[in-house]
Amino acid sequence: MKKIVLGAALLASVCAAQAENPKIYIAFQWHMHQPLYTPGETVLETHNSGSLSYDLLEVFTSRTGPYTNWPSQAVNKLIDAGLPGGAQVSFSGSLVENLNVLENAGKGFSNWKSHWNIMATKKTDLGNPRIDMVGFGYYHPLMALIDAEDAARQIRAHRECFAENFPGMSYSKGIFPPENAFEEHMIPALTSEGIEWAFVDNSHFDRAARNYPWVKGTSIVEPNRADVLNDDPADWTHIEGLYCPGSISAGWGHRPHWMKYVDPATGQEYRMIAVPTSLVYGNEDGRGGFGALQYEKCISQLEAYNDDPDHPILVVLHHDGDNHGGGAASYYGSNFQDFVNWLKANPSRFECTTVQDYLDRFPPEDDDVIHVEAGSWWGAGADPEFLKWNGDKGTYPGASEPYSPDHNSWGIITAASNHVRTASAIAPDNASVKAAWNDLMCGQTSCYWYWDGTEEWDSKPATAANLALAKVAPVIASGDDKTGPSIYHPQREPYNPGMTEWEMATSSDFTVWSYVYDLSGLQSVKLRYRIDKDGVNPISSNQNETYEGGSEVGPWQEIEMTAKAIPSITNPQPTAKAQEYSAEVKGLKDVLVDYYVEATDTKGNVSRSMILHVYVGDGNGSSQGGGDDIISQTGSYKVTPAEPTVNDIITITAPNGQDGIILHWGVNNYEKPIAAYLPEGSTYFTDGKAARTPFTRNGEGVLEAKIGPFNNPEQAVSYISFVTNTGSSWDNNGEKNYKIAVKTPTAISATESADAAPVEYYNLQGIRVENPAGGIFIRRQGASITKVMLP
Ligand SMILES: [Ca+2]
Ligand SMILES: [Ca+2]
Ligand SMILES: [Ca+2]
Repeated sequence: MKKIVLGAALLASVCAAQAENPKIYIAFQWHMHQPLYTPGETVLETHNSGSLSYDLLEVFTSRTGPYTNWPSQAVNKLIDAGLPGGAQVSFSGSLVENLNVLENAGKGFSNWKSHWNIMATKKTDLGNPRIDMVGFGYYHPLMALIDAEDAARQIRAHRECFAENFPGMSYSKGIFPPENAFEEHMIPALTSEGIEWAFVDNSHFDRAARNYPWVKGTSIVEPNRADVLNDDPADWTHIEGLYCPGSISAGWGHRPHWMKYVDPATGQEYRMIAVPTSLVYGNEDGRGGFGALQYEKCISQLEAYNDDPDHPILVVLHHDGDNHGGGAASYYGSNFQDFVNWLKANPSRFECTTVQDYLDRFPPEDDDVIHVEAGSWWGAGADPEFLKWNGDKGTYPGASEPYSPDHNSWGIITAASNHVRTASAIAPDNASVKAAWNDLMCGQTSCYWYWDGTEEWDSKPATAANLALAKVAPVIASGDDKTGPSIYHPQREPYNPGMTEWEMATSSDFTVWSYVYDLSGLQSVKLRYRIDKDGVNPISSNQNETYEGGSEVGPWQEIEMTAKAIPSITNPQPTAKAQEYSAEVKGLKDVLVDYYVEATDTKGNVSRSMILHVYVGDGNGSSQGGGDDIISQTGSYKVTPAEPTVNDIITITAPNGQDGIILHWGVNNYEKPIAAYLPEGSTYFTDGKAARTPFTRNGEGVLEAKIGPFNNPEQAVSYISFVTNTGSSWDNNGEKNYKIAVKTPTAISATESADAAPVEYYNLQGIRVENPAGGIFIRRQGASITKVMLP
């Protein structure tokens, strides 16, 4: 009797526990890719040409495991253990093409496809593949920055490649967009190709939610308020035991939700599911899997938020599957075995799943529609401007004016796209037109933007575009131009007008720019914008999303955009390049603005860009990110005025200072101040950079130093860096230095203001490196991303 009572009580408590705490589901997304290293050449032709500084074959053969049997070996460990689950793998079309060339030439990769084809026959209990080779763009394009038609064609080409190379494998319902770069305007192109769900880095869930606790340490600029459309999930949590600056949404940010895009011309809604890839967990798993990421310690921190049995937490670990820790033998081998053993030991708490199994069991509710911010994964910056592929202009070797190789490549692709599209409208089935589409798509390979400054990567879009243009020229000559101009994804500067970027105030006047091109010439290019009436763009209403609008928005106003030709410094020179068009919107404050670009060619064909949204702040540096505390007090020093401009004399007082204290300072990041900025009684330090200004006691006996004003056109100043020293004692703010933002009446460029942001290094695979040395690294400071060679 006693036994039965105990048993019943135990059973009841187990059931109650299960009802309260569903399992946490864990999924993997391993990304495999190699580009065509030279457009128009096979990998062997490029290898044999000797044009590269490294051994191209070695790039492939050193990754034989990930490209052949390691992923299947890992998933078979789950199967052998009697566990559910599997993995998602993205495999670019250009990688398939490269491996086939090597296989056929006897350079390794013999029978490489067999491992994937065998896995295609292994199914979960729900009948889904154990390894879901997800949808992708054939050449690895940054889909957010190319035309929707081009994105759809890239997926189609990938699907055709898979049908040919992996017969019997049904094409996935999911997609891993290259670089995990996503923007909602991609949705119609994806759904048109049968894609039902997309991986979206969950930083772009979090950043689009109210009360997101932005911190500078995430190295992503403050979100624009126009994107903050989701309710506060109220589950912001700092994760211990991995790299997690600030806090993330523990529950909401780890559940799939619907997202939508509204066709601006027709008002038609397109929906698909956003499957969150996990910013902090995925980044950590990419270092080597189980052990590198402390699964038990780190993932268990989400258990308290796993309170919805119909929508349990899903942690998707997304990273390269062929580079560094995430591509190592130990990742797929011993570490994955440790993961399997851990699952076996904790069957009621954690379960590996495929994404399709998860969605079949736990679909999001129909009315659970969220907005996701634009952006990629963390290793490539994750910023909503895609700056890794859209880098700001700067000084560049060989360019006579501010130049961006990224912008230049988009100018070339925009023009090529117009030529190919025009020819395609004239003769869609023409063999030369089809071949030109292939060249254009190859030219959109995002690696050609990623690897700035080495191996002539910056010239590869021009190489591919020229091949395409040559092929379509006879077709274009044979017919009428009935195709509208091509418009590159409109951009703006500053990104957060009238708010803050990296905690520094920006101008509320902003410039919209794009590359616009038509082979028949352009009659007009206009920026059209309108003001929202209450400053809010509800997810439930589509008036902000359509050209037609409605009572919630004001009438369109328009500004003629100004053209500027920027010479390309590529080798080869492009046959055609779009001009940069820009227009400045001035005088707006505290408003939500919708805008788009409309262009008309000389034949009367009209094109309109997508509609974008920006919240323009009041110009006082306010933002949801805070930043009001940066000026008046820094360390133990007080700064007056609290928010100095370049026209002010800045007084720094040291209430705790000792006699003899010296202000050791430079402009911006310790540039040497010009002589005009050197106060009386100051000297230059022996390093030729810093200035030294003694503190003196003022009338109240407080030690103070005065510098400025900093309005000499010879040297622009956006902030002051300083430390102090008294005798042999230094105060350098724990090696971070102190900084004083100095505002200018006009816009502060993102590049300049980003100088105050922390510097981080990543390897060329985009994985963060704490102590970089001995090679080429990506240096990221705020929005500025450069490649550096370190000793
Ligand atoms: Ca045209
Ligand atoms: Ca509104
Ligand atoms: Ca809306």
